[in-house]
Amino acid sequence: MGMNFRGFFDWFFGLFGYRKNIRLGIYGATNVGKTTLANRISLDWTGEEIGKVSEIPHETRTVQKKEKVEIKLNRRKILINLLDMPGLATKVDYREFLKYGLSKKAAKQRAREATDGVIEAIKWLSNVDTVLAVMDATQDPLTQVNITLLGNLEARKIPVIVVANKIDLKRAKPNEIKEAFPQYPVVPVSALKGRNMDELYEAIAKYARRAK
Ligand SMILES: Nc1nc2c(ncn2[C@@H]2O[C@H](COP(=O)(O)OP(=O)(O)OP(=O)(O)O)[C@@H](O)[C@H]2O)c(=O)[nH]1
Ligand SMILES: [Mg+2]
Repeated sequence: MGMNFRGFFDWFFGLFGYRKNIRLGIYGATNVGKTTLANRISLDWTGEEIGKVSEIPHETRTVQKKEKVEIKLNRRKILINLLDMPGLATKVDYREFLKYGLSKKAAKQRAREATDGVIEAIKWLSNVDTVLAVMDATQDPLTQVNITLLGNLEARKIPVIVVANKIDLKRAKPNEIKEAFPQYPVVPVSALKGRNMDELYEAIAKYARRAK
C-alpha cells in the first residue's frame, strides 16, 4: 500500500536479513561522546577508529564517515555508513575556548569552524536514514539542542534511537533521559568503557531503517 520501489526492495531483502547501507547519523550536543561512540562501533566491527576525541567542545567540525560497517546479530546482517556529526550548539563563543588554553587566534578559528560544523550537521539531516541521538546522562536532557533535534527528526520521519551515554560515571541518570523522552527507545551505554553496546546493536537492528 503506497509502497514505492525502494520500499518494496527494502522489504523484500529485509526478509532475507539484508539491508542496504543504512546511513546512521550520530547527532547530539558537543562533548556528549559522539565520536567516542562512533569509534567504539567502528572498532567493534571493523577494528578501525574514525575520529579524534577531546574534552574541548567542537572537536569534530566536519562530518566523519566510516562506510560499510557490517553489524551481525543472530542471523541478521546490517550494513551501515557511520556518520559522526559535529556537535550541535545554540551558541558558539570563541571565549569558551580560551579556558582550554587556546590562543585568541586559534579560539576564533575554532569558533568559525564550529559554526560551520553545526550548519553542516543540520544540512546532513536530509542525507541520513536513522539517527543515534546521543546525550550525556550526567546532564539535564531537556535542552534546546535535544528538543530541537528530536522535533526536527520527528518532522522528517527519521527513526531515532536515544543513546544515554557516560553511564560509567556515578552521577549519570539515564532514567531521567527515559522520563524526558518516553516516546523513543533509550539505550544507556558507556561508549568509553564499551558498556551495554550489545543492547545498542540490538536496538540498531530493530529500529534502523531508511527514512521515509
Ligand atoms: N566517562 C565517560 N566519558 C566519556 C564517554 N564518552 C565520551 N567521553 C568523554 O567525553 C569527552 C568528549 O568526547 P567526544 O567523543 O569527543 O565527544 P563529541 O560528542 O564527539 O564532541 P564534539 O565532537 O566536540 O561535538 C571526552 O573527554 C571523552 O573521553 C563515556 O562513556 N564515559
Ligand atoms: Mg566529536
